[in-house]
Amino acid sequence: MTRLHYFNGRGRAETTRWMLAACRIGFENVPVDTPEALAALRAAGKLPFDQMPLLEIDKLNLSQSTAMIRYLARRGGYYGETDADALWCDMIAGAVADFAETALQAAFQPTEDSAVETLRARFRKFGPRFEARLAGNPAGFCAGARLTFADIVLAEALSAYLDWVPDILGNSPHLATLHERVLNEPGIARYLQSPQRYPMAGADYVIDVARVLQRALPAHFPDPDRFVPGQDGQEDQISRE
Ligand SMILES: N[C@@H](CCC(=O)N[C@@H](CS)C(=O)NCC(=O)O)C(=O)O
Repeated sequence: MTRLHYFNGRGRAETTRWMLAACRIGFENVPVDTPEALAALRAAGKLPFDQMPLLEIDKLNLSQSTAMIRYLARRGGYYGETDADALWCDMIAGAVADFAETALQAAFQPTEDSAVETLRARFRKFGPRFEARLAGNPAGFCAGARLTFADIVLAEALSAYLDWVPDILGNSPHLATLHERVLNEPGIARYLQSPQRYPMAGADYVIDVARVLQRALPAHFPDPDRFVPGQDGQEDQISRE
């Protein structure tokens, strides 16, 4: 059985879930919701960098979400048809990782307004570049004539932006079309309707992350050091996961 170990939420595991869905690989979300559960994974030697997510698949322990999506892309035929396509997939997926980081951090911002403003600014930087890339391909995909993992991670990131800023694709028709196409990919559509799809991250998720990692909460939370062992937690404050 394919098992994905992570916090109780989307976070850095979500691109892997979309790829598993596109590849029609059934999987179990294994919530790591206590410091002890994380310590047990580390002690078992399954986390080469001590970090989650962990994907157990094909008798392998995969670390690093970027490696997971590429492993699944190769397995599912989502890495383009030529070397040039594959190169574009990698370049776009790299840019998407930079773009998506802002959405990953949104729930950690002090206010909804500041999260939305940060997302709008990030979209102004990357959105037109992604839009131009799609506009330049008559097939409307990031690379080549078929869906690739670059399209899937881009659509996942756009979904996260849309959760916060529903009008963000108003002037980006090619991105809006790609987003719809990926959402309608049957495996992904089924996943998004399933109980395996976690809700958008809110304060509960931020608290969960701090509790499991035993780190300080962002400073705007009451008692931000509540999960920090001892009194020297200031240096450990998470502004990010
Ligand atoms: N580049 C890694 C980042 C992984 C990462 O930062 N994981 C966090 C949770 S979201 C973690 O395990 N932090 C604990 C640590 O770094 O010790 C990926 O995308 O998988």
